[in-house]
Amino acid sequence: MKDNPNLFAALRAGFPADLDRPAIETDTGLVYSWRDLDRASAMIANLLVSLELPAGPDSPPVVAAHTDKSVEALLLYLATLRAGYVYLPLNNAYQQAELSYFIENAQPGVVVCASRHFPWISTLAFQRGVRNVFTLDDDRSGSLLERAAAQSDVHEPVVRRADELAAILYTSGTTGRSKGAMLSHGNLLSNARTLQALWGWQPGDVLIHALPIFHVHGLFVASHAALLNGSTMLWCGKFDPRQVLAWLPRATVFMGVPTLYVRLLQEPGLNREACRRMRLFISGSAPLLIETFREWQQRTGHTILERYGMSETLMLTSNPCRTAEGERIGGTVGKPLPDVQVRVVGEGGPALPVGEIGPIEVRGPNVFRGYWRMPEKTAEEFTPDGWFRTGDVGRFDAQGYLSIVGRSKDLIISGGYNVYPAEIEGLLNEMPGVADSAVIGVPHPDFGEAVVAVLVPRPGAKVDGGAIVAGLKAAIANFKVPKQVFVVPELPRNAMGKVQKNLLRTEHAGLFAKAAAAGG
Ligand code: MCA
Ligand code: AMP
Repeated sequence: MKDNPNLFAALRAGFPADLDRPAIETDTGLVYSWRDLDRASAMIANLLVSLELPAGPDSPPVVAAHTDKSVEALLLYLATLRAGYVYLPLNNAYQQAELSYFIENAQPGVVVCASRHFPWISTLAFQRGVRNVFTLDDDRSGSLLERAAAQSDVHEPVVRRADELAAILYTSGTTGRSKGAMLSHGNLLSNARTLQALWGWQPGDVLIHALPIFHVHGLFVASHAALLNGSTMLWCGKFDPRQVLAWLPRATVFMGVPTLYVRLLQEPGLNREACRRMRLFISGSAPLLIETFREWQQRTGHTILERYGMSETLMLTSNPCRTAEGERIGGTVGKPLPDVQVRVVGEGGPALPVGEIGPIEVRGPNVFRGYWRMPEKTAEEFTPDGWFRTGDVGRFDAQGYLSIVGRSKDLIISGGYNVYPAEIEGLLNEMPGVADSAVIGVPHPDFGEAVVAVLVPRPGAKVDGGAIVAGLKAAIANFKVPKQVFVVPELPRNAMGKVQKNLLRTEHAGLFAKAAAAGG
């Protein structure tokens, strides 16, 4: 197992010698030992292998998971790695339209879903040629575990090369459909090891795991760190600020999107005493407001470490962990990770001098292998000299800290979830009575940004914002649905006919600030 570049082999090597120690404690009172993780992931891996799934033309079989957060869902991920298959995690808020695309595009050999979704997901999957659909619920029930129970609890991780595919993460594009970012065992392991060293993981660390496990932040950054370090995780099935507060005195590390910090600050019990054992608070996935950064310092005595990443590149930059390496500067995302190169470029590609603003590009062992079965899209996103274009815009300061000042991609990040306006506009424009639409993000006190739609009705048509919202809620994940809809006679356009979203953003900038001030 020692020379096997399979990510699972490295994670398994991080388990402590005493396998009976607690690995995960849940908010429902369950305790899983390291031995439990090892045995249960072996049983699920053996089940996956027993299915004799055919490999695809260009990858091992894919296992798609649309499950609620549970330790068993994490075990399914570990089992997939262990079997040498490819894990495809899906946000469990996704509905029919979203899921049918992912299944059609990724062609998984196995789909695992919550039993309440089995009727529609199994129909959809079977129609698209998937032969194995299992259920998995967050109370340890479902056909996946029933079938795995009959399997051996011994399994040698399948040998994989570092450049072989370990996971696919779908990320939306500014135009067209979502693209599956292909991450290799080597991408994931190099990033996990770099962060383990940089963030000073040490014996005795205890992580509060409060994020969903279908994105990079919760599944890779948080879980890999704890597993690789043999650290106990305190596991929230769903983020609950009171539960996190109750656990803080036992914990040393916490990771969250900014919304989690905003919500924790609303808890009167959040103070220095509650954080007395804490070593590190990490924020990412969306910009952390400087007010949140400062308020956190005042209330807890801790300075949040902000870092920056993407599905395609995993983590790129981080503020320093140790004081000797520098200060954590609010409003910046820190310096490039030791093995990652990041540059801010100007027109035509040359790196810009300190202080100048331009697109951010990246190169390194963390950068993905390309988009699943979309070679042209992959080629578009890389420069001729091999740098990946992040779509974010930023500048470096004289100390080498990067600040993200905007995005060249039309993207809204709401509570850490990405929403691509083009997708929502496409759906709105097909709704009865709608002639045109613009979807924008505006400041929101809880979610950072909130989705807002501005619609133009067809001549003579009456458009009801409430009905539009209800229609969208039935079709797509709830977090993408506009929190407010405006109906206007026309959209502001420039001389080229392009919608001037900046004007709409300015017009509606105070929408939720006002609601918050009025207690709404
Ligand atoms: C829930 N709702 C949302 C969001 N979440 N609306 C907009 N944005 C959201 N993020 C909707 C619900 O559907 C519900 O709608 C209403 O808002 C209120 O729900 P609430 O109970 O407050 O929500 P919640 O269940 O508490 O969820 C909020 C949350 C969650 C805990 C902040 O969104 C979350 O876990 N976010 C983290 C996402 C994350 O892990 N991102 C990392 C991506 P209704 O009232 O209509 O029913 S990885 C990444 O970006 C990169 C690589 C990186 O750098 O890490
Ligand atoms: P995703 O495609 O879901 O992986 O989201 C990646 C995007 O999240 C990045 O391209 C950034 O726009 C954004 N992001 C991640 N971390 C940060 C951060 N610390 N500050 C600002 N934006 C961030």
